Amino acid sequence: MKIAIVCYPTHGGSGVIASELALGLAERGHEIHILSYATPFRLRTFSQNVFIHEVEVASYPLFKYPPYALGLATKLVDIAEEHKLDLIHAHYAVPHAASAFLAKKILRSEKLKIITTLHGTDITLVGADKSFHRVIKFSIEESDGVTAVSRFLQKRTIEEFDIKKEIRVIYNFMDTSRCSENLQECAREKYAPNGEKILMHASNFRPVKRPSDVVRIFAKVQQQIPAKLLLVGEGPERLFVQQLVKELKLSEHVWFLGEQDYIEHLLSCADLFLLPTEQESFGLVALEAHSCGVPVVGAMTGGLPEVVADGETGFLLPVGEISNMAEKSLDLLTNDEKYTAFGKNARARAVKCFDRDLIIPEYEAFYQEVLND
Ligand code: GMT
Repeated sequence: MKIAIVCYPTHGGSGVIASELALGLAERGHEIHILSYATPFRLRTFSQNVFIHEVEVASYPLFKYPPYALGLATKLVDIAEEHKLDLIHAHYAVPHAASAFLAKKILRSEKLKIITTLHGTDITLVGADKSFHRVIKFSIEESDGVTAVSRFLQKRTIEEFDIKKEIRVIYNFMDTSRCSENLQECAREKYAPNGEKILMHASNFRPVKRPSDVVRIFAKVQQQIPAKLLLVGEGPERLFVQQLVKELKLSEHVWFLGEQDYIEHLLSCADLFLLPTEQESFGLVALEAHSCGVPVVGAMTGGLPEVVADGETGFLLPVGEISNMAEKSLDLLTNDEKYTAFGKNARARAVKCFDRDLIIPEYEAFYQEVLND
């Protein structure tokens, strides 16, 4: 198949999934065209069958806001015509699905199909904003196929937008072999020189991720056992979190590592992953942690319970229950037998339910279904 994948290039999960899907499909012989405003970070090295098209938007003094959605639609028209595309796969509804619809209309093509994958904040945060609501509903209804990354997101989309058409759940995935093969060992002694336990959190440090809860949970754990915290990622809350770390006198125990392209290397030295997020349609980082055998303590929210099996691969508690999250973290970190069992369960769950070799064929089959329709 000849497929255009439209995505964001940043470190968020939707860009990672779109890039990994592109690589997986390309390995299976499909021709993949990536459209994004910059090269997605996982696609910076050459890969056979993957072609990158950066979308540029002309600037003009009249434009207060550069019309990216139109630039993207125009580029899609050009690429679809030149490469005789079979389908456009838009990751994240805003504005990608709307631009894909416009491109299809400009081409007046019934043959070119559009698939939209909903990732989470496009529905729960951006989608809930009244200014986008009608466009998102329309883009979903006009797509030839729609997928959501969890059952939670499927249900939430149907309710929020009153959608009557099928939304197929295709879970997020990862290459679980990356945690076991050729993994450059993380220098554990660098972060925890005296054998302290290592807790980790990775996110875009937006308020929805509640990164200050991470620090408060860690503070309680650290009062009971020697421990260090690794914080991965960048975002608007980072300065506030740094301030909190100082106020709680934790500076010598917390490492800020910034954005990382692959966190598997760091996960290999983590004992526990914290994800006390307010909203999470799936929680790709939780899957990455599980894939490396790391249990997760986090919030019982959104699609996270579909990834983390509560009481088997980690513990999920109501949003904001910092003390209980700290207690469950301590329970795992101080009980070797339980910890080992949870770690094994986590790895087994990632391999059995979310490996790329299971999920990418689901996308391929869905594409074929839509093309045959
Ligand atoms: O968390 C974000 O705001 C980024 C967003 C994205 O576009 O990457 O993440 C969403 O999509 C990921 C990939 O499908 C999911 O793993 C995240 O759970 C989801 N984030 C939220 O629902 C908050």
